[in-house]
Amino acid sequence: MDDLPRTDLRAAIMWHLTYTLGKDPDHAQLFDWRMALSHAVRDRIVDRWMTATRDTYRADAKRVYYLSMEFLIGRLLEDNIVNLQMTDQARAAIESLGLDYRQLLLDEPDAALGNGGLGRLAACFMESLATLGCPAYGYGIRYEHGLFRQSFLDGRQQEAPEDWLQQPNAWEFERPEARFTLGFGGNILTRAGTTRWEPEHFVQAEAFDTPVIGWRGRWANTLRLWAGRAVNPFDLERFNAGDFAAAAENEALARTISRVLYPEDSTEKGKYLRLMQEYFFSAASIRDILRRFETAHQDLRLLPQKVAIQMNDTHPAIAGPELVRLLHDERGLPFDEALDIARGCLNYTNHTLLPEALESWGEALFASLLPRHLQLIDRIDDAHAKAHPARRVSAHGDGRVRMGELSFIMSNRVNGVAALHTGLMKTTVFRELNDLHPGRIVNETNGVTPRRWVHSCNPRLSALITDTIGDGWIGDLEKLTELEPHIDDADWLARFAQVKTDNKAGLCDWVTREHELMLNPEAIFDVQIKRIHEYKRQHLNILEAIALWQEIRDNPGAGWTPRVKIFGGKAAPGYFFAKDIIRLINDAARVINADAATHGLLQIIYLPNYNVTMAERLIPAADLSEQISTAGKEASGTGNMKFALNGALTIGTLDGANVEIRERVGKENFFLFGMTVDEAEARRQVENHAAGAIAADPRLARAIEAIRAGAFSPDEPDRYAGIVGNLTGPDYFLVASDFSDYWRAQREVDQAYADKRNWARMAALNAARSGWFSSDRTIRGYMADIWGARSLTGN
Ligand code: H2P
Repeated sequence: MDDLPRTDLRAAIMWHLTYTLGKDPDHAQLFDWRMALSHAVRDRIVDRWMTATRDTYRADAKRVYYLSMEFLIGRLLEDNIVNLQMTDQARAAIESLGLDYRQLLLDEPDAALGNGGLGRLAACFMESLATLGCPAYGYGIRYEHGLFRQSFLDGRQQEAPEDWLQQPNAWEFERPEARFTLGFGGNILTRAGTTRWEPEHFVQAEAFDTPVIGWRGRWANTLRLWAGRAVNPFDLERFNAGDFAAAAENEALARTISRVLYPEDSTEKGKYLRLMQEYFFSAASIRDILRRFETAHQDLRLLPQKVAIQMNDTHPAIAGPELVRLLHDERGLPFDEALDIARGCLNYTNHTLLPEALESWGEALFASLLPRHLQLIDRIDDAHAKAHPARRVSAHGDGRVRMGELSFIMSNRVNGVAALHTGLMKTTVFRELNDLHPGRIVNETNGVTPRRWVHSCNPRLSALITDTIGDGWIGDLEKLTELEPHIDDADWLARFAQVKTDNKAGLCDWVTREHELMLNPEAIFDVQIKRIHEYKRQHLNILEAIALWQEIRDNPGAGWTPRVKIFGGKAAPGYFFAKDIIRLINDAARVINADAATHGLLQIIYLPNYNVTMAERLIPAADLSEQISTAGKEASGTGNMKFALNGALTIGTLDGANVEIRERVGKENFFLFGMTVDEAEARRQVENHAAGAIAADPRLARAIEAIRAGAFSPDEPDRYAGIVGNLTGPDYFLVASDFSDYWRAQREVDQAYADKRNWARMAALNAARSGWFSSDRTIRGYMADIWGARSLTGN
């Protein structure tokens, strides 16, 4: 066997095809070639990865640990090639083998280990941490099945398991030696003044490591995902007794822990398993963090100097009591000291103010799984009450364990994800705790990685930018402001507009191929892609589309600006209202797309199975970005940033990071509509506010009436009784009350789009002024304000 070729990529691919995949080139399939390329690329990451680890040990640097139930990483091959700056080399090698480079990239499964923005943010953060040379680990769960695969049957969402691990995953390294045994249930024993937990059931967590390489390949960190394994996988006695299924029962149960990702807003069912998952990955991570610390240090009081732990939402909140338990029960530190040390390490990011998303557990369920932790939470509450006797805010009370309060009390810093959201945290959910701990809450406005979300997903735009200002923007996105002077140059602006035209043409081809629908490339491509939720108001968007359709039918010759409305997003399987919204969009699309009277002027398409890969396809081709949540409900949004960076204009409310985007791109380059947070709050107090709004706007009334009368569901006219009842009744999310202003803003969009040159100008200004929304900037903020961590590459 020849040595593995180190420099020649083509030879390395051939080597891996032969010796790693065991395939003769004559019989290799696309999968084999993709795996061979992935291994060849991975080799080039590993050296850098190992030196980064050695550098961190040598510098005894502070490490950042990002604990997250979700890492929505998507595909990795292109990301890695791009960050190693090997694109030309890889393409040439693959083409020299007679293969199609893009097709090969597209063969990789999309790792959907997250629901939406929260998980995608975690993935962007991992990439930025590596880019900035900050020693960091991501810790999460290696779900066998990520978020479900969505398809439509008669317009209804169907869910099938996502099976990204059916094929071997080229990027991960299994670490059978890195295992921790975790307990559940059982009893608490107190002997000679010390308390110990004696769990009843045990499960093992086994580590799988994926290296994450930063831009220009200067640093690599680790994403460590835990898989559930049985302590005694196989019961030979039961097997010999002929009970074959029971013999493997332990193994099946343990593996269940890392089997599926729970969709947000899901049903009550599975709560028990969800809490097990949370403890499973948090406890394994905390033990791993302590183990690593203890290889270099004896004095546990140094922990906060060497370790910063970020809890991504409340899902890892049990990490707090677990760390206290390990320090106090297992290492013997006094309780107060253990508590101080834990609090010195932990931080918490809040991603939503929606009450249903703030986790809380019934005391009985909690005690049955984690009895010792419940006791410790009571002691944490007592210590907090003693320090702040004026007001009692506790994590455990009224029969529930509240993870938001627990996370806050256990954290050194608590952060929101956009300025507006952080402000609201202080005045709503965490008002009392903020009064007790002024300064603990800080803001870190979200960001997105420019490598994936501009440079790779939009190669045409990337080339134009680099051609104009050099390639420094990829590692320093605020350099995009250097584009501004060029925007007044008519030739440059025409090139910028051409990028969008070409991207739209590419999307049209893909839609024709995959979905047999011809889109009008001249139309405004109006895109709303995100989880389906009432607060995100996809139903406001479809109502406007229906009203527009009715209006075009009335006045076909009124010089309408053609529009293509594109939707994408999944509804949590137990969230029936959201599923109805999906079906309504599909039903309306069917009727409207078939109408010859409006053909070419209005088209609606709902693309199934929205995921990271689809976002990469859609965002570069979008003209208009729909960010239309009820004010006060969208914590930040990150899609809004991706669209602006790729030269789409936003139609949006004053919510989340929309506020900051508008401030930066300029209010004249943003289509604002809707009530503010205060106005929305006041509006809810108005009796029959929805009925009032409907009575005042005949367009809205007519659109709702069409839905009610079954215009889009003639076979079942009352199919949307639920939606209609909500819109005309409680309408908590104020769809009816914001409709008229939304309609007005949409017509402004029509007018603006008719002036192609000015539209291109506004779009270019959006791109040029959105550089602040890089996740590199966000991570620098976390490093300085929250973690006290530094870069080891001088970034
Ligand atoms: C959530 C919030 C977003 C936020 C994101 C990341 C939970 O994402 O709702 O407003 O930008 O976290 O902080 P999402 O709705 O996309 O699942």
